[in-house]
Amino acid sequence: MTYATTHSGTTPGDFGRELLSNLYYQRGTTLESASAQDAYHSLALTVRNRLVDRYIRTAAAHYQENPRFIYYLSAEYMLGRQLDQNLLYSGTQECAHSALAALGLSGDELDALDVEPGLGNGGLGRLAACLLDAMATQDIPAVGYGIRYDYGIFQQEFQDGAQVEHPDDWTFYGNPWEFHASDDQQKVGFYGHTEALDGVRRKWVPGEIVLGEPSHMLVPGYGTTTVNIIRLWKARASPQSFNLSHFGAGQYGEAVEEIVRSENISKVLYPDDSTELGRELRLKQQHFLVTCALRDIVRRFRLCNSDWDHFADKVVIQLNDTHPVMAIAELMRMLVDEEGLDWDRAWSITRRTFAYTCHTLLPEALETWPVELMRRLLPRHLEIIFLINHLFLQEVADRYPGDDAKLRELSIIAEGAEQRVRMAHLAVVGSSAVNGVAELHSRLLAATTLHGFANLWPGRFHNVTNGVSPRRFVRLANPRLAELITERLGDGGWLTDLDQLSRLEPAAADPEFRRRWREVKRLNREDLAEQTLATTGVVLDPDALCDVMIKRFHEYKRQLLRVLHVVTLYHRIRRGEVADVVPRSIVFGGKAAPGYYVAKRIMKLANRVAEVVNADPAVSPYLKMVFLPDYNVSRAQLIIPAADLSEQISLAGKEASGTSNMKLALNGALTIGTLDGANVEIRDRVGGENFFLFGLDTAEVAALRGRGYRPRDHYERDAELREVVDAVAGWDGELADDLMHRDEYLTLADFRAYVDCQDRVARAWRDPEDWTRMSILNTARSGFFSADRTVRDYCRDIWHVTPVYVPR
Ligand code: 26V
Repeated sequence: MTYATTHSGTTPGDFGRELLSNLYYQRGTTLESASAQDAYHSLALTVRNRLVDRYIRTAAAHYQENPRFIYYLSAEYMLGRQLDQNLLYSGTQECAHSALAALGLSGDELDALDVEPGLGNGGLGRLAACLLDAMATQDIPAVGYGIRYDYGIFQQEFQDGAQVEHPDDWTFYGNPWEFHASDDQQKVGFYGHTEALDGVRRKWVPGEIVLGEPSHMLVPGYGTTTVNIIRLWKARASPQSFNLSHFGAGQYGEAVEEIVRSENISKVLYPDDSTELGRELRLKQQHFLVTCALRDIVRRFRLCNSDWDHFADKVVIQLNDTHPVMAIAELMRMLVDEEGLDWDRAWSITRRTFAYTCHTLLPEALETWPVELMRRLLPRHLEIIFLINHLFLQEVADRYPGDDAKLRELSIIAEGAEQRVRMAHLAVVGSSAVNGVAELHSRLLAATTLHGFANLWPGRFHNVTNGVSPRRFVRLANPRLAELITERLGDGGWLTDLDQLSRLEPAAADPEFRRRWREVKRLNREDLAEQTLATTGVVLDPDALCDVMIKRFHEYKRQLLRVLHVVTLYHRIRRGEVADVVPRSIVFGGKAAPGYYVAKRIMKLANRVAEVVNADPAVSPYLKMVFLPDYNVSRAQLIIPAADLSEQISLAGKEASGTSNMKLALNGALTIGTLDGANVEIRDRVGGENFFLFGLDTAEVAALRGRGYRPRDHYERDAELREVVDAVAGWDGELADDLMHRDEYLTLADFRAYVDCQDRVARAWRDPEDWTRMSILNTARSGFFSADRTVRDYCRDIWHVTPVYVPR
């Protein structure tokens, strides 16, 4: 094996020469005539080159070891910007900085051209990125598979306070981080019919073939040699698809019709989060991803292996929610129809290969597909699913003789006016492990949503509490804090061993350390204030308590409750009741699904309230409110370091885990929250005295619903609430009306507890020394929430893999 070593010089001189060489040979230009894009692309290539050598070594080590691989299948990845990450992970930050200065280039200007690939909606996609980061950092052989959407998550703008969506053409100027591999293309079938072969084997004759073309991006580990990859698939039409005769006849639309139809499959990310649409194109996307990924996995398996009985020893396929669950049927189809394995052997291999992570408890987020749609689009897969279900229901019948209700409850096929395939059921039946994403969530899954399955196969159910990458969400997002921590702990080893943060605990008692900690927060709030002014024109006071709620807009997350509190404060200040009010900056960020009517109304209300608050000179000294448009990973990296208070106020039992709660606590924000998702575990770790708890717990929610919830009673009983709801009625009668008469998410029931708890927050803020102490303790005790720990849990309980160390 030979390695090129010409792209890893360690001096600024080397870096500068390589950059100029890339400018010359890759962009065909010189420093004098280079555009900003030329300079950015050359910089990116220079940095990328420094990871290629490590990637080649990783691939060689993996080839030699023939280890068990983790294949992570996900329809979404929110990778965040690559330039800052790859500079850090390649250890060239300083070298690049000096080299750019010497060449007269502005690092900040070029950094601003680095576009984040927004190939996901929210927490689920970002989790996938954090896990890939941690797997590489832990030297776990892994490949992430996904879709290379032409358009990522829409860009958000506000017009008259209402969300307006713009397309996200993230590769408009090209993507320097990507390697294309058009010779690894795969064929993906759709539609058609099936024909009998022997026994259970059948032949699928697709009516349409689309090509999947892969490209990959590097996923470097931090502080190790390993560089893994994420492989993304783009749909291509075969060259024959262009209709020359139509074109000749001047029918230009018809000439490209087939190309457009094929290539539409990877055109755009569905911007819906947690609501089922059941669109044919979405099912096509899922099947496309799954087919390309599985063929690639089999190709890789065959490089070093030949016996199918070893497949499940070498391959773990982790299903990120139900979106890639068709892989279970597709692997069965490949093994039985194409490879000629008998059904039982194929089923044993399949079941041992897959593991499934569930990310929700909301019934409307559990995907089901109409049987008739699947019959048309994927006729052979439907036959296989029916056979899987038939054999599974026999097992259920043996276990619960005569219990028809049990069969109906567990069946993969939901009966009703229209039959539907329940993807979560298929996932559980076809996997050897199922996990939830926080302790409470996993417990509720086994007790409610997947109760019947947990009884049937208790050993299959696990919890793996989510985690986040400390490299991205502390080191890259908050360099000042990272430096202060490193100063105290000795070196940067804590970034890959986050439990070491506990060694900060004594520093919470050190007045000088607290002063430095406050100084970092204050500078971060200044940065946020500067950006806020530039993007929205709103002036924030960098000394005010920075109170943030950043997440997708969803009724269950209760951004509306947050708004009700802001209106409460507004009224108090207007009345001159300011003795107990502390100056606050209320910061919101988050997108709503374009078709989610209520979420969009709440968003508009938030913007309206912000307008009223910010325009009132009597109120401004105490209260400012800003809704930062287009919340994404980059925006998160700006907001999180500045935050003092983290709003985690979902209705108990609704948020599977949450991950912004972890990012904020790690950066020293105190949480105000309900006992939901991972909040429970955050509170257990940081201590109840360093966490602002309020609200109904899951048992109380159930009891209240059982008694018959009457939101109006709260309105009538609480004068301050009445004033707030009346004010809301003036801005949006429909929302106020719903609060009074339905209030599905028990906003009014939790209002008083929330407002009182916010008063406790204000009192605590008035003692800066004690607040800082609590802030430091939040960071010191949040090491558990590293994605490295999450990956170690998956390795131990589900994947049973061990690291492969790659020599330097
Ligand atoms: C579901 C659906 C349903 C069909 C339409 C499109 C679509 C798109 C995404 C989803 C997934 C929703 C589940 C989800 O995002 N869960 C979030 O996962 C985070 C990581 O585990 C977790 O922290 C959040 O609490 C959870 O809401």
